[in-house]
Amino acid sequence: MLIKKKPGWEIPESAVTPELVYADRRRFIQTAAVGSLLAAAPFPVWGKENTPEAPSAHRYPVERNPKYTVEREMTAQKAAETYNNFYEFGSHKEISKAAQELKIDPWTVTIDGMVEKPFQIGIDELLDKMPLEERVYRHRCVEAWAMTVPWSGFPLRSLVDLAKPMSGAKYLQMQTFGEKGMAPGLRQFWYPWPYTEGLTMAEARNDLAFIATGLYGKPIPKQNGAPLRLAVPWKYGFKSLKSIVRFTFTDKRPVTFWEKIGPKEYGFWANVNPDVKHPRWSQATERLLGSEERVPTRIYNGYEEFVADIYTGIKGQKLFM
Ligand SMILES: Nc1nc2c(c(=O)[nH]1)N[C@H]1C(S)=C(S)[C@@H](COP(=O)(O)O)O[C@H]1N2
Ligand SMILES: [Mo]
Repeated sequence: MLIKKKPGWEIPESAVTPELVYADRRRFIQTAAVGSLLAAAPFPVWGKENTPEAPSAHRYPVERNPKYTVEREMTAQKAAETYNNFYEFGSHKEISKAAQELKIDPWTVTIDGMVEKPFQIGIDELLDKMPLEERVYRHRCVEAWAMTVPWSGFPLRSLVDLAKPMSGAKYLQMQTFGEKGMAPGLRQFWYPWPYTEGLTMAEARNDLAFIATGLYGKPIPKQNGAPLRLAVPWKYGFKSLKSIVRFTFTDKRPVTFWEKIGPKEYGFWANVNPDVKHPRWSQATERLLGSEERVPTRIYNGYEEFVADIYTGIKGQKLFM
């Protein structure tokens, strides 16, 4: 593993990784030291080129939708593609090489739960049916770093329409791949795999909710969540799950990956708000990836006009954690 000295602005990994996980990991390491567990579970294979597989390459670039541009400067491509959060490949930010082991061809997406008729669809067939466009979005991680990138992809609403949910469906639950052999982190049994996230139907149908399949005018790199990941830019980054294999419509609120790990720190709603601090750090400002600059964080990450309506009727819930 690459151990890099962390600059002063960066929140130490020990501060952002929930205590619970730390405690469990220590217990695991102690056990492993006694037995030979570590030898039985070989850890990641590094290497391989940082290049996406080709099947969907001919689709990009796609036309930019001018409704979704922000006044911030675009993040350098290299920064966005080499500083990543993807626990399936490691609980640190330098996973881009390890993620090249992810097999994305073929890739099948399951659509099930409260829908007219559950079905499976290959990524290429899905892309044929979806209206692809480019959108420049901000991204704000709960750890207080941020980026501004051009995603290519399609509105989540188009996928919801394709799925034909029943009127009783209240939530959309989404899952990342979870087969142990697909990524080394999945063998770290103390995490509640597979990575699960969820939105209300109103959120899933909001104009801003986007499925990204491309980045910087080409297929989305594996480390950023190939071949399809969510982008809900008014929420903290952990809501935007990567490498999705399943969309399930349900009337029960899903319990998400981070909510299971640290329910006091990571909630279901996770809307960005500079005035509501994380229990262990302030959310007032954010560091721009690829630079040393810190800027003020904005309510709903600057997307209030798009999403504030969703929450006006919701009382007594922690909308900002
Ligand atoms: N499956 C999965 N999705 C994930 C994560 C993860 O660990 N696993 N990390 C989340 C977090 S915390 C952030 S900030 C973003 C990071 O996306 P990026 O690497 O493209 O910047 O991915 C989100 N999606
Ligand atoms: Mo994050």
